[in-house]
Amino acid sequence: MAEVLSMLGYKEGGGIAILVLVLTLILCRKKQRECHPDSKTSSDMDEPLVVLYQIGRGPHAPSPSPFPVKLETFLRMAKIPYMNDHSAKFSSKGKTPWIEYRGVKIEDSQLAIDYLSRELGIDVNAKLKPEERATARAFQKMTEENLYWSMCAVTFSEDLDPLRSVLPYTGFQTVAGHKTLQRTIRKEMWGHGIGRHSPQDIWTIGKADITALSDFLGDKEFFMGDHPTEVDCTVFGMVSQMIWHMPGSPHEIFVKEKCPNLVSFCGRMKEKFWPDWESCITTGKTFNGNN
Ligand SMILES: N[C@@H](CCC(=O)N[C@@H](CS)C(=O)NCC(=O)O)C(=O)O
Repeated sequence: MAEVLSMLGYKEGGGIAILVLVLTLILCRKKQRECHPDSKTSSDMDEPLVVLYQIGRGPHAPSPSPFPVKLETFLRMAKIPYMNDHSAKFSSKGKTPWIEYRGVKIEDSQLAIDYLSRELGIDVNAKLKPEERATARAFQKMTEENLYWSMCAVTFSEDLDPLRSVLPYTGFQTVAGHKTLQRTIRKEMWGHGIGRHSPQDIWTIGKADITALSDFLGDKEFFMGDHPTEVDCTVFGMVSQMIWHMPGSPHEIFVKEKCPNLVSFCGRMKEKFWPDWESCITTGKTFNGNN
């Protein structure tokens, strides 16, 4: 081994350094998996856990991405035992988050919610009448398929510094990594159609969606009344990014200045479903995806 190492140009002690490096990588990888406290441990589980694949934690909210917050909040709302895999493996569709349950991969936050609800006989919308379900679905789709892209237009604009300040993983913390992501998202925005508008027009669209959310929520505790339902996971996932992870953006300023009910709503969701919020966010100092 020493000969091989010296042939490869390693100095004395290089073997030990490599061993330490390999062990450190293995340990870091293990740390990227975490069990939700309410979940059973693998030793006492009779039911397999849902494994939620997502990127690492964010510095101010549990993810710097809206869809993982949506899906993880749903798992908590539905009391489904799960564990996180923060190794940032993207799905075969090239997206994140996704889940694996009993060996089946479900690659989309909404498909995952629908699949688990069917498989486990859970319906967090059980109290809703068909007309209310329809309204909730319309708000979910507006939030994910329209408002989200107005956020991407800001996050992936020329100035990538705000994005850099919230993205985990040292691997992503490279100019090349950010630029690649920026190019991909911009292509998607063009395909969606929103990317063909001016920044001002995109913000007009985003502002109209935020206003609709705020107006519909009104004084209610949750979107569909006194009880949280699926649409709350979606809206919380998206608006939490505006509040905590889009520093200086028009979205953040507008929500904080003009939509106090959305800010309080996020506070309620955080309190109800994320009592461990503080331990689920990175400190901002150890920003390497292992938090
Ligand atoms: N419809 C998908 C959307 C997921 C999504 O767009 N995720 C973003 C991160 S927030 C992503 O993976 N983007 C990479 C890409 O679009 O190439 C879902 O609900 O899971």
